[in-house]
Amino acid sequence: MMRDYPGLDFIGRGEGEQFAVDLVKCLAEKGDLSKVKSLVWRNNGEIIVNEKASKLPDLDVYRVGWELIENWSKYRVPMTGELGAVVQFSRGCPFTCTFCGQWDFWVEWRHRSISRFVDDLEMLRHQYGVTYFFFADENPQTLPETWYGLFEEIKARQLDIHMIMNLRVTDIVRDQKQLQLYREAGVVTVDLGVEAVTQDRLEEVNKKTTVNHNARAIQLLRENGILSIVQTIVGFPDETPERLRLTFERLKEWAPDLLHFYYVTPFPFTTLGSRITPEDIAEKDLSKWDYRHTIMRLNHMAPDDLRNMVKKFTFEYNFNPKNFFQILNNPNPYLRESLINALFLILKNRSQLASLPNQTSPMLNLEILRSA
Ligand code: B12
Ligand code: SF4
Repeated sequence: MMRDYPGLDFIGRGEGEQFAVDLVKCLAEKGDLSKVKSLVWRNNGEIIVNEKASKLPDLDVYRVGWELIENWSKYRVPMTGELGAVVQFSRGCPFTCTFCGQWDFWVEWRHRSISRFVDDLEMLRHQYGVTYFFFADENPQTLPETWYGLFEEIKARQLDIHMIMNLRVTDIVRDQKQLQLYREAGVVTVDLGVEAVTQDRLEEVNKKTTVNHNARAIQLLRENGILSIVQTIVGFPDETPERLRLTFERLKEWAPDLLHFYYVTPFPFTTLGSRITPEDIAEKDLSKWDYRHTIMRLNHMAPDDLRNMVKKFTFEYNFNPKNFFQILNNPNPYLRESLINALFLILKNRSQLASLPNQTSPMLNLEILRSA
């Protein structure tokens, strides 16, 4: 990047908290830039890569500057209209999925102290009225006792909040007896990286899960009144229409509440990216490397056919009568309305409702959906 963008003065590699302080201090004091750990900089035209800092040993040392947010009403959750914040309890992941760069970026799994983290939630709840929390964590449930302890603490403080998080299917199965605790603490939605419906693909991406875990996790969440959003990866070089149809059929059986497809994207900082050759890449335009475009060369089908199948299936799945029935039968009014609003957003994104007038509140209401 330094080579390609001459206007770039500095890059900081890895975690930014200590790095930002060190750099600003060094610049203010006109110090020696070669001493700033993790810095990439220019010295008389030469690009210098300094030694990388080790990971932050204690995540409680730095805090998020929530008070810098001037207008909280800009941060509303489209599905519910609540004020929302992205929070982080832990960093890192002990797994090493081939398509993922997160485990390497954060180096090692660590977590904040439960009480300090819940203090933040409490402060955001009472001082700013935030009721919806999106966990930025890769794998917050790594240590079961710590994970349950976190929920016990949230529950004990009676915060009356809603939470959404990315969790592994294996841990949902592990925690099946704790899922009521999840609910009581306020977990309303879980994002599951099921990634694939066949064991060969799960092994290929080194997910360390099984197809049975995928099916069971979705079922367990439903039984415990928690919504499931499922992420599946498509667009591998050996993708075929038959494989895709199998994926769609299995997903229909598993019946998650919402479905997303991601296109495999071999960033160079992932194991997958380090294994491929330039010939494996069909899409050279990096602006399209956003998980929504076919990036890898497909050996058996055209990229447009893949995209059309995925679009058609996503639409059919989310808007089929069985799914509607499942949604309308959800006994929890909050979850029911969230799902209906989510469907409305999907529709809106497809521009089919683009002609509707802008709403005064980001809370999408049922009347508009009905009239559509
Ligand atoms: C929350 C989130 C979102 C939210 C963002 C909401 C919000 N307003 O913040 C939403 C849902 C909108 C979102 C959308 C998308 N996301 Co997202 N998202 C995340 C998630 C889960 C957490 C990000 C976060 O807050 N992390 C916590 C903070 C503390 O970490 P951080 O941002 O990395 O910051 C650290 C360093 O990077 C550095 N740093 C960051 N900023 C700065 C600035 C300075 C000055 C310095 C010195 C350092 C520094 O220091 C920080 C602390 O050490 C991450 C996964 C993850 N666990 O990180 C994915 C992730 C970032 N998202 C990802 C993707 C792909 C997307 C989408 C493209 C998905 C899509 N196809 O639509 C969109 C793109 C949105 C956009 N326009 O950019 C990918 C990016 C993959 C990649 N290329 O690396 C990630 C990594 C998930 C993954 N697949 O692994 N996302
Ligand atoms: S995809 Fe999830 S489980 Fe796999 S390495 Fe990344 S964060 Fe960990």
